[in-house]
Amino acid sequence: MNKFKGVDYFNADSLLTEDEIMVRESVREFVDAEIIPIIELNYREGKFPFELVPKMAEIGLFGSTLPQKYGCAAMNNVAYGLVTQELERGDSGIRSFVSVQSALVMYPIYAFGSEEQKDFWLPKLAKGEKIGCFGLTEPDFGSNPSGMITKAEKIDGGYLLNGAKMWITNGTIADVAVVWAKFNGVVNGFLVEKDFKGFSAPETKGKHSLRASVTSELIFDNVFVPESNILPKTSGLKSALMCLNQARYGIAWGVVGSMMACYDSALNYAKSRKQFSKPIAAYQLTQDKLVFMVTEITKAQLLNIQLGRLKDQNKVKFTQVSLAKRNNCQKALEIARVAREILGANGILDEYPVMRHSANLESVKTYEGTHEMHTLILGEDITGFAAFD
Ligand code: TGC
Ligand code: FAD
Repeated sequence: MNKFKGVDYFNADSLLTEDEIMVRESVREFVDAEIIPIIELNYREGKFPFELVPKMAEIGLFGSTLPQKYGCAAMNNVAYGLVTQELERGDSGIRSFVSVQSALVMYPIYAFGSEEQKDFWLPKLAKGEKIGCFGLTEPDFGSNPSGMITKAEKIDGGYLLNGAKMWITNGTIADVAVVWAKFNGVVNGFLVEKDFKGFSAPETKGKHSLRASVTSELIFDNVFVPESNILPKTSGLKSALMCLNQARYGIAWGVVGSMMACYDSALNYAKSRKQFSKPIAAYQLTQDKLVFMVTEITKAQLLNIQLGRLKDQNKVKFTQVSLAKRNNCQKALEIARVAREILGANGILDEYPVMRHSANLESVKTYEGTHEMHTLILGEDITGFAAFD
């Protein structure tokens, strides 16, 4: 197989610093050496490759934008985006693991936790010694988390938690769950540890998408959560939504990795596959498809770099994150489907990565706010009218 050389039609690398390029190259090598060779088998068997966790920790991929005093890499947001891009070129499930650990577990502990919680959890999560998950979605409340019914009641020394969460990445393998529940009608964050009595996290089976990622239910049956495990600095649902911005940002970059993998596979195939008198790359209809792909990759790359620069300057609006997540997921899915067309029947085989990316992207387009939710978020921003209800 040809070594992946990147896709950079507009010299977007000239917009990156040497350090950012170095981070990308090292994660690219990691993906080529550690993920690509094993991922198809894990996907086929529906297994998360656990052995990658210490290796990813070793190269600083968990909580990588957080301060060094917690054992994190303190990289900027553009470098972090390049990390998720390269990981998702390997597989969306691996990028999901890193997104959840970093953006949805370490970030809320860092932003809303007590000093004791930060000192205890962040170094362990950075080293991959502990794994986390994030429970917001419920069986009956997905796009509209404000309706959640999981609730906490105050009792002596802490809280009693009752309810259920669904579709939770890493749930079954997590040591700690960041759980969002209503206390006196207001959404609060709680750290639920895996051995708390009354807490269980059965795995969701039968997925056709993200098969190399663990997805679970979280069940809380009178779970006692000590006072020391409430995240003290949360302020309602908005705090949970702030975590989503971090994860949506990583997804906007990540899916460019899927786009690149599909484009690269389709381009190589089209140049070598002959039908009638020529390679299929020599036919105008195939060229139209390849040009569509490289155009959308280029647009997404430039969008992401500007989004990252705004984020690094603390100037990014959550609606801008929505625009990037919405656009890039949609275009990634379109690219994966067009790549599959170019590969013909071979496109359905796991000898090539495109069908796996295509199936993964169905989830990626849905989680962290569906395409429609981001349309409504943007619609409200530009018109002033909320159209959710
Ligand atoms: P709404 O009244 O619109 O907002 C409440 C307050 O929050 C503010 N806000 C945000 N702030 C920061 N970041 C955001 N993204 C924000 N979105 C809204 C808003 O301005 C308001 O502030 P204030 O000061 O005026 O009070 O709240 P709502 O209940 O009507 O909800 C709106 C809606 C639909 C946008 C929101 O609920 C939503 O985003 N729904 C989508 C749900 C979602 O994305 N779930 C993701 C679950 S986690 C997941 O999928 C992980 S996948 C992990 C993996 O990678 O494997
Ligand atoms: P619904 O909200 O029921 O929506 C169904 C359809 O209706 C969608 O097309 C939606 O866009 C549309 N719709 C809803 N409301 C409107 C409206 N007002 N106007 C127009 N259309 C509308 N959640 C977590 O909390 N933590 C996780 O770690 C996590 N990981 C996930 C991993 C996977 C593999 C998947 C698939 C999901 C994960 N999720 C997680 C859940 C994810 O965030 C939700 O699936 C998502 O928010 C959508 O919720 P829903 O599936 O309940 O769909």
